Amino acid sequence: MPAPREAAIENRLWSLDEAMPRSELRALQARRLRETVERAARVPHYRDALLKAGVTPGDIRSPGDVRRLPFTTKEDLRANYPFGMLAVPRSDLARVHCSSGTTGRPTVVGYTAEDLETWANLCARFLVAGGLKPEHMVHVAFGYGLFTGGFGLHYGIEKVGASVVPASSGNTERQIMLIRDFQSDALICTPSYALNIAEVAREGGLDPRQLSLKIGHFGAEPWTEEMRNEIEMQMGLYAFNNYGLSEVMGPGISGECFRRDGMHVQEDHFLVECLDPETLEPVSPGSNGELVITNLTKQAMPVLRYRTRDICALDDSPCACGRTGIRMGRIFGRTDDMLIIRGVNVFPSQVEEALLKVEGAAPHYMIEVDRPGALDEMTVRVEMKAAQFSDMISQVQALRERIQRAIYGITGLHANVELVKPQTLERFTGKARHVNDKRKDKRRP
Ligand code: DLL
Repeated sequence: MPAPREAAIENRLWSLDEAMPRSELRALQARRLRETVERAARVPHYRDALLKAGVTPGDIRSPGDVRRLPFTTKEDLRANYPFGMLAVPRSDLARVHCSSGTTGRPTVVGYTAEDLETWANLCARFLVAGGLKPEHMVHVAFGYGLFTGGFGLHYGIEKVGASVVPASSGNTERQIMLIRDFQSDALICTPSYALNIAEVAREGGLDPRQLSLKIGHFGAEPWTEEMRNEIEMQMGLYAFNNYGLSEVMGPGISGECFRRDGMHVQEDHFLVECLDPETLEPVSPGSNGELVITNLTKQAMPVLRYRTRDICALDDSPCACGRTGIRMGRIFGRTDDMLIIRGVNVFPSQVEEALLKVEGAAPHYMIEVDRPGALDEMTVRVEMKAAQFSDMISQVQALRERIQRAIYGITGLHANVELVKPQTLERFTGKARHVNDKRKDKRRP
């Protein structure tokens, strides 16, 4: 751990609702779930799906009744592009965002003015849980635009009363200049971009630990505990994890408190289930499964049982911070990111975890999967840290073997490891890409 600038993050609540007794929370969820089903029934897609499932709003008496509702997938949203999923007239919208993804039709998300107010409060909750104070200046390096990261966090920060530097993404040298000159206290971006900022600062002769940053709120992509340690070591700040997805709201679905032992789900606004992605039955408590989310308060475009494809585990044990919302663990991977290599399931996050355990490996890597003959092959290209970089064959060989052993230890697979010079792999300003599956191209006619 670095020597953080603040001895500890104070334990403060933005809203007392975060500490609502669970019995009260369950009753509120039941009422809000019934209201949500009433609203959703105004959408032709849900009217049909509810009819098919034989459920009416009056059948919803407890949060557990969510299991009677139909699922929603990204394909459903795409099929109703652009505004077919709205539960309000288009004229009631105050803003529109779209999900990330560069191919095909985007999935469109609508918000009423009330939804925007709720969203800002939900972001304020996790920002405060992770140490944000009204006197702070916050540098937002998420893209501003259709992506929910920039605007979502922006209004949350304003709610808290802190000042926002809406830097948006790109032009890293300029971002560093602004953080340095404005003496910003908090940084908001993807975890991979935080590392990018640290690296570019060092290249420019500035030790990122000398910046005034005290806290970082990172999210929008999977990252590991090893990556958190790396960011904290390089930047000298406390790093917090927060989660969300545009189809359900954007950032603000869950976030960490000062204990940083899982992200508290804002259960008064989102009903979460953790299901086996094959059987769609609940997994046993504490096991990994697909996160399925139902909106409880969204007006413009409520989604019922949205299949996020994100794999994580839920923890309902009490938290010392006093918040009563259950905690979700790190996103282990997405069902559509899972690689099947020689029949073994591998998530990119497992490779990241393995290589960041090895001294000398930098947190920049690319996994390439191919099938040159009959069998799959995984090649992991890893950058060496500048301090460890050496032209000596024996040292490079030893480092490569240590990484291979670490990957084998976690995934059970033999990977070809290619060590590359510092700063040769691509850097990202938004969500990082770590996988190139060449087998997919070969499958195409
Ligand atoms: O990434 C919303 C967001 C913005 C969250 C800023 C946090 C901060 P989408 O572009 O729709 O929305 O992408 C959602 O990103 O299904 C996860 O796979 C992934 N994701 C988001 N947060 C995390 C996280 C935003 N903390 C998709 N850890 C989700 C791991 C995350 N993956």
